[in-house]
Amino acid sequence: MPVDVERHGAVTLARLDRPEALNALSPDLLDALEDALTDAVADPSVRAVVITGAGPKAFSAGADIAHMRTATPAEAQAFARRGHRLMNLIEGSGTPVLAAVNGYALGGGCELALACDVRIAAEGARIGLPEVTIGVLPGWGGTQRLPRLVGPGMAKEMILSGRHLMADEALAAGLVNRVVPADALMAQALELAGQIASRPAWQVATAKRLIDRAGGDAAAGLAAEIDAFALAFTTPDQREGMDAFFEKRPPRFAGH
Ligand code: CO8
Repeated sequence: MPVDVERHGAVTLARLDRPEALNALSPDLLDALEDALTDAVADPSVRAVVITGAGPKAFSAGADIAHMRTATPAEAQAFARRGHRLMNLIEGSGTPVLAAVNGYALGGGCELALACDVRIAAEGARIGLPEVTIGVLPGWGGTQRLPRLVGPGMAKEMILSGRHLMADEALAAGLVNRVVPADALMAQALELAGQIASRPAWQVATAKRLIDRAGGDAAAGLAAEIDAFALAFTTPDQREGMDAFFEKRPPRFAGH
């Protein structure tokens, strides 16, 4: 299978498993990842997902260039839509998705990481959108999601030149949340995912959706936050969280 799925408590780990091609995103790999993520986000016992790449070199070196090389414009459009559907599944689900970037995250691999909620990079990772260097441009959301993280100036520098950022530069630009030693990457990603997974699911999913609309209509976003805050008081987890605080014990969230 081009995607290896493991369960770690309430966390699903999906590992892109095509290391001989640096986990390049072929149609088969996209299908397998979409299947794995569809199952994960539909399963209420899965409270967070981590995506990483197999092998020491790459998270993913991008869309499969062999597949695209002789594509017609209509085929390219279909492949672009195919990738967008996957990125939208990640972004639109209430389940938090973390990218553990264990090496190259280029082109579509970078765009996959951009669609995730949190990015943790291994020292030595290289991240970029080099599509212009092979005669195309980002097609799986990079022109829209990258500027939201790093601002339009840095996004233009990266996309127009195609240059890769080293992990430390990606950290300084706000493209990744943290950089960790390669041998600590999975432990740190799973630890953070586990911490998020232990929080009440509705509150986490709702906060994710609210944050994702930041940058849009500010008044509508602020109004939605007020409504969401009020709705939290309809959940057992609000009472449990506040009772546990005063009883000086860890909360036992029901998850809804
Ligand atoms: N697609 C297919 N195969 C790839 C890809 C890829 N994106 N990247 C690497 N490979 C293959 C290589 O061909 C090679 O195969 P083989 O051993 O059979 O020759 C193998 O993986 C190992 O790669 P290298 O020998 O090149 O390894 P290096 O360590 O020398 O270089 C690099 C590593 C720098 C990562 C280099 O492989 C590279 O530049 N790869 C391509 C990076 C790139 O340009 N990515 C962007 C692709 S375009 C894209 O992602 C568009 C997304 C939107 C699509 C919209 C739909 C139309």
